[in-house]
Amino acid sequence: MKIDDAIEVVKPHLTQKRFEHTLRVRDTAVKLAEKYGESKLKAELAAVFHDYCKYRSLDEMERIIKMDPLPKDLLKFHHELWHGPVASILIEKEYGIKDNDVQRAIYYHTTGRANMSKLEMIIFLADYIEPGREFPGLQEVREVAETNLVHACWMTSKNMISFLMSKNAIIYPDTFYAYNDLTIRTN
Ligand code: DGI
Ligand code: FE
Ligand code: FE
Ligand code: FE
Repeated sequence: MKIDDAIEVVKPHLTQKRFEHTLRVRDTAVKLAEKYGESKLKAELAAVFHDYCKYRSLDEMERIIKMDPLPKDLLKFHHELWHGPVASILIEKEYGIKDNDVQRAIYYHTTGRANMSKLEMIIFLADYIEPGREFPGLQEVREVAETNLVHACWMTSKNMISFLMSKNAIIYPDTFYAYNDLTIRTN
């Protein structure tokens, strides 16, 4: 699918704010892809679709998780964790986008996982550092993202877990697996 068509497809599914976030994730992901030698086209496509299912009804997402080869344990965790896995399935069903690299980058953009590919790290990081975001410690991550992709992802993962723990949130195993793996890869 051409990227301009992808943007048109995604737009009606998102709020204006979320759509603008998506476009900034796209720009950020393209820059990271160029810097770190990843396919710009794959980065763009994954970025444009990463939040495609953010506003699906919980019933619909639950049905897709139950029917498709997705881990059922997702249903025991916060529904914020569902939109990436569900989007990775629906883009293939609805638009025939069958590209494992792109689908995995969308799937894992919220939690990360152990052994993330370069493309997965680019989407995970771009979602966090896009210029519309403001969290404590974000400026430092943006600086590291200029020179060290793995280290910037590790910082993202660490910040995310600290934030979730400060809220007493229940943390999905892949979120921890990402942190452990990135710690080994970067320290
Ligand atoms: O969709 P976005 O808002 O652009 O960002 P996202 O998909 O990266 O994250 C969505 C939310 O999910 C965000 O508030 C952080 C949260 N999150 C990430 N990992 C976990 C998590 N929430 C819980 N409860 N557990 C996790 O492991
Ligand atoms: Fe998301
Ligand atoms: Fe994220
Ligand atoms: Fe996002």
